[in-house]
Amino acid sequence: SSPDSDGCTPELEKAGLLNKTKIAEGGRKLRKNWSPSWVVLVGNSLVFFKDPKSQTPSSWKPGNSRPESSVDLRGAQLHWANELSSKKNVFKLRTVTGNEFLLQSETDSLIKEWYSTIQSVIDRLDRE
Ligand code: I3S
Repeated sequence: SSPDSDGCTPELEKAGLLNKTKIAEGGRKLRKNWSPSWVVLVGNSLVFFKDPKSQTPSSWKPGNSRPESSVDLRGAQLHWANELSSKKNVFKLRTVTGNEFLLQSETDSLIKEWYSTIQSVIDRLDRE
C-alpha cells in the first residue's frame, strides 16, 4: 500500500531548485534579493530550504534540515509576472496574509510544471 494509504500523511507533490525572492511581507514591499532555493510542495504548503548545493555535506541531512520558511497555499494567488523582473520565466505567488514571492527558472518546461502544480493545489483548496 502507498505511504499515504491512511490519508493522513501529506502527499509530496514536487521538489526542486528554483530562484526565489520575497518582494512583500504583509503587504509591505521588500527589496528584492534573489537566491537559489530548494522548494518542496507538500500537502497545502510550499516549503523553502537553503540551496542544498550551498551547504556542506555534513550540514545536509535530508529529513533533518530545517526549512527557511513555508507558505500556506490556501487562498493564495498565482500569476505570471515577467513584467516584475528582467529575468525570464517568473511567476508571483501571493498569500492571503499579503506575503509575495517571485519564483524563477531558466528552464521553460520546469517553471511551467511548477506553475501548474501549485495552481492545482490552490484550486483543490478553493474547492474544499
Ligand atoms: O526590480 P528591481 O529593483 O530592478 O530588481 C533588481 C534589484 O533588486 C537588484 O538588486 P540591487 O537593487 O540591490 O542591485 C537585483 O540584483 C536584481 O536581480 C533585481 O532585478 P531582476 O530583474 O533580476 O528581478
